Amino acid sequence: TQAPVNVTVTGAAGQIGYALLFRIASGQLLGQDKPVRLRLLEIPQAVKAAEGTALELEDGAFPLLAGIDIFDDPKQAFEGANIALLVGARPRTKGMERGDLLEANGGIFKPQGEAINAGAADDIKVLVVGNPANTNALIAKAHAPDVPAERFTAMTRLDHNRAIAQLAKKLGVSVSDIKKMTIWGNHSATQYPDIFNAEVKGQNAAEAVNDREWLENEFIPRVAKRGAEIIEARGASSAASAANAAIDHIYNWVNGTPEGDWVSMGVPSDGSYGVPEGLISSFPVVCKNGSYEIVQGLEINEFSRARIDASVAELVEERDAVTKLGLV
Ligand code: NAX
Repeated sequence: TQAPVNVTVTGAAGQIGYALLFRIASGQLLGQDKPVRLRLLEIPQAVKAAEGTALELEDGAFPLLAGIDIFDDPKQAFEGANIALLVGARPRTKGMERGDLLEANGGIFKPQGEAINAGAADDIKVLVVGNPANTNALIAKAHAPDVPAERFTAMTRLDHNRAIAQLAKKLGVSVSDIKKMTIWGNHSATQYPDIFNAEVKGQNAAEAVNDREWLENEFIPRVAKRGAEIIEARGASSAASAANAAIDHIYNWVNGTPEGDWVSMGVPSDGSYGVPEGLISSFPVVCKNGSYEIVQGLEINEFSRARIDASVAELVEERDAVTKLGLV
């Protein structure tokens, strides 16, 4: 049998953590042949709640769960980590300016980047879920100079999945009929879900829809603001769907994307599609043998170009703000 894979999860006592940990333990993160050891990181006040979740995980009697350790110190939590899911973050509270938010999160993601640099396994793969996810990933990456930059990714898979679901609903097809969806840019309201390069049963999705009014005034804003719609309906932010997307992101990164399809991931730009190098921006990617590549050569029409540029401009602003704060 294989040695367990060490999976570090931060914010383990939060609502995404609660939905995520059981799916990791059941083998859905990496595959049914891979035992996992959970390393949970929480702030001291939430360690007890994480311990409670650990008791429930024990009660799941998951054959693939090799152990659970709980920490309030990032250095210990990331020791030997093969996969790191950075879920815990400082939410924006009333009256908080964006600069305050970025600074508070710098206080979390800088030490976590340092801890990953110091102690994670050589094959470490990092997914940042905690918002502002792209810029938090940028901060963590900046403090892990010994880790290859491409191992730091941010989650836009929930947006990707939301876009597929909305498009399938519009066309009255199954979600599995839709391929090659792309989210470009920032995981924020400026993100751009692109159906011009997507396919429905092999046909171009934008042509299949053929409804510019729906695209501009329903689809794009609905996907971009779906988080707010969930909060409005549920009285709490997306949790199980976010956990599901985190599972999808890592599963594909580790096990590959299906032939003839791709997924969206926030990854350090190599300059593709005019996105400044080093920014963590969402791109279409194909995963194979445990690594990913940005899909090249897609046609970007004028409509798409303007929207990608707007979201990337926001990422540049966030980067400049954290640079000024000395966080990157
Ligand atoms: P919760 O507030 O339920 O849980 C967050 C947990 O993180 C808490 O238990 C808190 O104690 C812990 N935490 C805070 N600082 C920490 C630190 N320094 N080290 C370790 N743990 C720490 O939030 P939840 O609903 O679980 O959401 C978590 C994050 O995901 C938020 O930042 C949220 O905005 C973000 N999201 C990102 C999404 C994406 O698509 N990228 C979608 C869902 C979600 O909104």
